[in-house]
Amino acid sequence: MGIRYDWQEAEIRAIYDTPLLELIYQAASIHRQYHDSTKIQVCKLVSIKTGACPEDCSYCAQSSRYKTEVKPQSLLDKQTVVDIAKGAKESGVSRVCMGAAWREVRDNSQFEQVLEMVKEVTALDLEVCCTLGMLNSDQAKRLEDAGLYAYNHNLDTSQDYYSTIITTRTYGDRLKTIDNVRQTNVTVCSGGILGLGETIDDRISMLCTLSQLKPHPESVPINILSQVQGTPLENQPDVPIWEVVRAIATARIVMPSSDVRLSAGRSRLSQVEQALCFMAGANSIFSSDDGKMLTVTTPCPGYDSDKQLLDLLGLEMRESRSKVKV
Ligand code: SAM
Ligand code: DTB
Ligand code: SF4
Repeated sequence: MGIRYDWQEAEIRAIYDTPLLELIYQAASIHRQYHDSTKIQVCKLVSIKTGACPEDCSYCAQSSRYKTEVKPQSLLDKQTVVDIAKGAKESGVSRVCMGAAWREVRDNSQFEQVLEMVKEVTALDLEVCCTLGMLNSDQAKRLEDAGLYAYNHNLDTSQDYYSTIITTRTYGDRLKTIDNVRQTNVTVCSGGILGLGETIDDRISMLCTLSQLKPHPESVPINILSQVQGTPLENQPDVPIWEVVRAIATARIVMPSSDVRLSAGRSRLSQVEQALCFMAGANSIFSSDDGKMLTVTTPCPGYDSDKQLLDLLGLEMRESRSKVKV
């Protein structure tokens, strides 16, 4: 079976509801047709601008509307970011994702500085991803010209559930930015979060929307909600691991050539649980030397413990696919 762009919700729901071991087997088989299953890509997040975000995403530690532990920080300077990226590369990281707590990119000197960061980190032969909020088509083009490899912009949940989680922008706004990126050579990274209080049908609907994008996002992060104190979702129950595995396997089956990233929330999973996620088709993780994803509220496993885990499972770190222009 080739890659399809006409998945329907009922078909995706049937996949998600397949008896668990059969579902994992099917996902693992498809994974092996499209990817080297001995490889995992290790990514590093860098929060280049932290907190004080005007958006009201109910899960997020960086929204100015909620009182969280996060201390706002203005844009980091380029050398700091380059040094973090160099250190990450030495630890086997092949993708660096620079995140800014902005509603949208503005055409100002801060954007110029980000473009310079993209150029310098790309020159290290790393896949560089940015997640800066909404972009217009001209800004997407400028990121492309700077050599950007990927742009992250998550759908987060279903269209129906979106307004329960975020009121300051619409699903349509999200899809528009993704389309602006798609008009360039920059690859698309878009996925969502499990555990926002959504139904299984919401998860299916989100996966269906992603799977109908043509081409599929090259990268699909599956985040597990990290409950952040002070946010409206602080008391959400943990998502059962079985739901995580089902969501990963379903994403793998409907978007077989995409990288499926086991993103936020991994630090609360045991090694065995993570191994199940890899079996189900996850082929990337975020790892760090500072214990955090973007902010202190969201823990991230360390390089050393992740190396140990990959060694234990006989997995290797995948190299960068970026092609540095000489
Ligand atoms: N401001 C930009 C935006 O919203 O696109 C980029 C940064 S934002 C932190 C990137 C993604 O991280 C969100 O879309 C969401 O999927 C994920 N995320 C943020 N906080 C999270 C949390 N507490 N738990 C799990 N995922 C989270
Ligand atoms: C994505 O889907 N997950 C990463 C990355 N894209 C930017 C972020 C995970 C959550 C970080 C939230 C925090 O650290 O506060
Ligand atoms: Fe701002 Fe992004 Fe957090 Fe939403 S997810 S509050 S846009 S940093």
